[in-house]
Amino acid sequence: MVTNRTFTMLKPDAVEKGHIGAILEKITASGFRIVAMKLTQMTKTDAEEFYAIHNERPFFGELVEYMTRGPIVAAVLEKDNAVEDFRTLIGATNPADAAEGTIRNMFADSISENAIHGSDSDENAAIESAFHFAGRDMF
Ligand code: RTP
Ligand code: MG
Repeated sequence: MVTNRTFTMLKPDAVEKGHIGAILEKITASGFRIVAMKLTQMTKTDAEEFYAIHNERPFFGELVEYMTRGPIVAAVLEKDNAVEDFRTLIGATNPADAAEGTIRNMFADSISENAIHGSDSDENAAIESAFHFAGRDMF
């Protein structure tokens, strides 16, 4: 398994607010190489599967509604220690707790609409990348 890659989504709120360019600039300036990228929209079934780990949580319905309401930017990123370093770059789930200069600190409004996703393990990075991209679309 490739362990120097992570998977990200710029979530519908970030795309709606016109933050794609600024967020990608921050990601690449932080040393991540773009391995794969596309603008896409998740169906309800996609979002229910992608976030299946949260399906018992009280916010699950709201999360699926949010993640399917408009296009997202899905991308695979490469860097040494990618998963951990990317989680540091995006900041805490709740932007109110996200460190100064992190992507959620700069671009997110609330714990439920928090601008960006980052995989939480190498194993999930591989699963989530394969969910959105065929092998021939990763470079
Ligand atoms: P993500 O998976 O999207 O990178 O976010 P995360 O690891 O920081 O947070 P996680 O616990 O996996 O939650 C997934 C997403 O669900 C929404 N959420 N809403 N209303 C709430 O209390 C609540 N808690 C979580 C957020 O969009 C969060 O990123
Ligand atoms: Mg998560």
